[in-house]
Amino acid sequence: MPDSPSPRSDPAADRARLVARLGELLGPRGLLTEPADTAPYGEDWRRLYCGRPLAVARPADTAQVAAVVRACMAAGAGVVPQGGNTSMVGGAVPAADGSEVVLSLARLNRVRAVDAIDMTLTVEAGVTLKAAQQAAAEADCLLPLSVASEGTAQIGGILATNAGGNNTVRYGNARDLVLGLEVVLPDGAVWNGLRRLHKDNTGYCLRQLFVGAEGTLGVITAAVLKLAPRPRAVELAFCALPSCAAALALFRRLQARDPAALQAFEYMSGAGVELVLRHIPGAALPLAVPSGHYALVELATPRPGAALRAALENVLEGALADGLVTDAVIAGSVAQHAALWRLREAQAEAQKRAGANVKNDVSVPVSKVPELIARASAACAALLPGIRIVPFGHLGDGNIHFNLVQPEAMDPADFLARGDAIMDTVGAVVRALDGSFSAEHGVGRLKPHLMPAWRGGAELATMRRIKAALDPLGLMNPGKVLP
Ligand code: 2HG
Ligand code: ZN
Repeated sequence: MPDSPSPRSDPAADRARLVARLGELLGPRGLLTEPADTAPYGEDWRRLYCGRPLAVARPADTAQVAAVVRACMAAGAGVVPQGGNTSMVGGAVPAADGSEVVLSLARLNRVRAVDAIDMTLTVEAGVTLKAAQQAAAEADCLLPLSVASEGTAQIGGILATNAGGNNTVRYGNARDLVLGLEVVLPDGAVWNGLRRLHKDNTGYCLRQLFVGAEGTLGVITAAVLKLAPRPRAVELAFCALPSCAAALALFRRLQARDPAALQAFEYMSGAGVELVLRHIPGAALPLAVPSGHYALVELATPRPGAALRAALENVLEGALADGLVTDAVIAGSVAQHAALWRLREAQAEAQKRAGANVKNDVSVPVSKVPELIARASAACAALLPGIRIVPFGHLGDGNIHFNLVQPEAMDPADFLARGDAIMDTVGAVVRALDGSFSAEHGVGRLKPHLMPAWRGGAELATMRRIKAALDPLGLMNPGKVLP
């Protein structure tokens, strides 16, 4: 059957023809059509959306991805690229009307090359971030990107959303690690830009157009990522602090001491840590007395013989003496290192178990983080008494997850009905502090309506022109990013 437009008069017949065509292209292993099989691809991690895929295409290679995109375009069907489906903003869910094809990249899961001289890793989109980290480690290198969902999140989605995570303070976001990309464009053409060059000024930087576009301009199928030297020493401290301002002061001291060694600086509210202790089996507070504020500090260096431990102890002793830190523990074993990180990484899961959540993935200049937390906390408490205010996140790069959990006794649906009012309340503080309403999770399906107010005028108009030029039919991840 040719890839030609079919008559539009009977959508059901068009869809059936498309599904049959996809079956021919992909074979039985490559296409899911039974509702029981496709349902998990329709729902997001937060369970905010319940989409219904027309079918789930599971191509095995880039040529098959291109064929799927061509077939969908010819049939006028939307294509929703999906990796590990860990989006916090519904960025990979299809529409509820059964008209869109989910394009799973899970079977493109090969590590194509690791080069310890060029310090590059070439991986396909469906490789999980954790597997990519392991491939780098086997070559004695570091893939310096780490996010809480790294066991499930896949490289394609990580790049499509320009994920940030815990190491942005030192290595930047996903886009800072991309040297090359392979992309299937909306017309089905394959752009092979898998170059490994650090200098390559040859016109517009196309790869950066696709990073962060959330699958609305094309499908990332493979990437060349920049590696870093593997750290020889790592030290981790979990600190109790009297305030968020004290956390910022501690951050500045660590930066002043050795900025090249600071690999992560994460903030947690006392209320957020309490939720982890209550809802995550095995979690335990490593300090004698609970606090209202905590910081997790990781130092790492590839330099042999660097006295990291002594440097960390020295900074912490000074901070204790000056009242910036009230207590602290330094991980003494691999197991304790993992347990301390778990208190931070399990924040999202614990909040989910505690009830309905409203998330605000926001960023402000680093210096404004304490003001953000103080002002947004006061505003939310005034808006809804009993609301549980559980901010945490990447203080070192200014990205705070200003999350709210429903009051204990409230009906979850009633709380979620207040979601827009809560987001507007936090948003007003973020705007006053020159921040962004979307730091690292992206815009997805949750936030396009906010784009005109935050990115209107020439910025949004230019984005629309780019979208129209690359995807004139508007079928690449419909309903995401652009209002
Ligand atoms: C994290 O930093 C993730 O753990 C999830 O970005 C944040 O749950 C969230 O809002
Ligand atoms: Zn985060």
